[in-house]
Amino acid sequence: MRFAHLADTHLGYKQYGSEERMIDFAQAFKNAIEFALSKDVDFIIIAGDFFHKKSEMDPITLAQATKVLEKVNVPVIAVEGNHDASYFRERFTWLDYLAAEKYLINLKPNFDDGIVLEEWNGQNGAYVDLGEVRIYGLKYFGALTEKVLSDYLPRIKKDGFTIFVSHFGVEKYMDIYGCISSEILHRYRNKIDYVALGHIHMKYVEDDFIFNPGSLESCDARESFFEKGMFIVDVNDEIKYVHEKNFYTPRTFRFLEYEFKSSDLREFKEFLVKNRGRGKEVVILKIKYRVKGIVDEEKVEKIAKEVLSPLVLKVEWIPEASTYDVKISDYSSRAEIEKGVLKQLLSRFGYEDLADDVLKLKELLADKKVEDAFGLIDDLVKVGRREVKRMEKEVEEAEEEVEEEVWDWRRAYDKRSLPRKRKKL
Ligand SMILES: [Mn+2]
Repeated sequence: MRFAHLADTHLGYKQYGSEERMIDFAQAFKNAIEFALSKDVDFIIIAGDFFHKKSEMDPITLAQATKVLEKVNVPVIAVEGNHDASYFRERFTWLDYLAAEKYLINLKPNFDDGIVLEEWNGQNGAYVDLGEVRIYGLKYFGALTEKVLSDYLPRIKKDGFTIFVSHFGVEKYMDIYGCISSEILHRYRNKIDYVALGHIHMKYVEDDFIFNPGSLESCDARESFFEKGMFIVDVNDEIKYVHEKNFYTPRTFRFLEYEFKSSDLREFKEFLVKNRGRGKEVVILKIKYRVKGIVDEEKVEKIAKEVLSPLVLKVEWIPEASTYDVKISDYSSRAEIEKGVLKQLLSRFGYEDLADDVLKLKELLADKKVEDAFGLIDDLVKVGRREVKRMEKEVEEAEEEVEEEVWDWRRAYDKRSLPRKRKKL
C-alpha cells in the first residue's frame, strides 16, 4: 500500500498581489498530484489549508482545484486547516462543497454533547475505511486543539493501518498559536500508525510516527528557507517514506541589503548587477540610509526593477539609527558639535527643538544651579506629558487604521456581527 501526504497548498493565494504567485501555488499543487499519481499511490492525503482564503472564493481558484482533482482516480482525503474554515463556527466550507461534488472526502467529527466519530457516509464523517486502511480526520481547532484531542484520540478504534490526519503544529518545531506537545500524540501509538499533519510550513518527522510535509510554496518570505515537499509513503511490514521535492521548484526569493553612504546611484546599480539572479524572482531589498532623502526612492526602485527584472520587488527603507551627520569645521566648538549631535538624535523622534533646553539643563546642573534646573525640568516634563498624549493618540489612530484595513465588508451580512462604533478622531 502506498499513499501521498501533502498539506498547505494554499490555493488562491495572490501573494504580494501577484497573479503569477497565485499560479505558482496552483502549479505546485498540480505537479504534486501528478507526481503522486505517477507513483501509483492508493490514496492522497491533504492535511489542511488546501485553499488560502476561507470565504472569498474566486472562479480561478476553484478551477485550479477541481481541474486537478477531477483527474485523480484514487480517494483524496482532506481536513480543513485554519485557512479553510472558521473553527468556532459550523458552516458549509469550500471543502464541504468539494466533498459534496465527490472530489474528495472531508473528514471531521460531529459534536453532539461531546465528540462523535462517525464513519464517512458520502456526505460527512470523521473516519473512512479504504481497504486495509482506516483514516481519521480532524480539522483545525486553534487554541482548543489540546482539549479537542483529549476527547477525540481516546475514541479512535484501530482497524488495520490507522492514520490520523489533522492540521496543527507541534511545539518542538515551531511555537506558534495552537501548537501542542507531541507527547499527547505519542500516548496513542497503540491506536495510530501514522499521524499526517499540516500547518507548519516546514518538513519534520518524529519517530517515524508524526509526519509534517511542509508547504509546496513559500507563503511568507522567511519560509523560502524551509524544507518543503510531500511524503510518498510505502506501508508493508513497516513504514518507508521519501520526502519528495523534485516535482516542483518553488519560486526563488532573493534577499538583498544595500546601504546608501552617498547619493551615488551608479554604485547601487553595480551592486545590483553583481547580485542579480535569473529574473522573475521575489526580491526583498533592504536599503539602509543615514540621511533621509539622500536618494530619490522612486528612482531607486525603478533601477532595481530594470536590473533585476523581478516578479515582485519589495523595498524596505531602513534608517541607520546610530550615525550622526554633523558638519564639523575647524572652527566648530565642542558645544556646537554637542548641540548638532543632540539635535539629530532628538530629530528622530521629532523633538529637535528641545536641544537648546537639554543643553541648558546640562549647564545648570554642571554649575550646581539646582533650583533653576528643577524649573527647567518641570517645563520639559510638561512638554513630555503633552508628547506622550499625542503619541498615545497616534498609536490609537494607527490601530484603528489597521482594523479597518482587515475589515471584511462581507461580515456586514453576518447576523452575528453588529455594526461597530467608530472612535472619534
Ligand atoms: Mn498553512
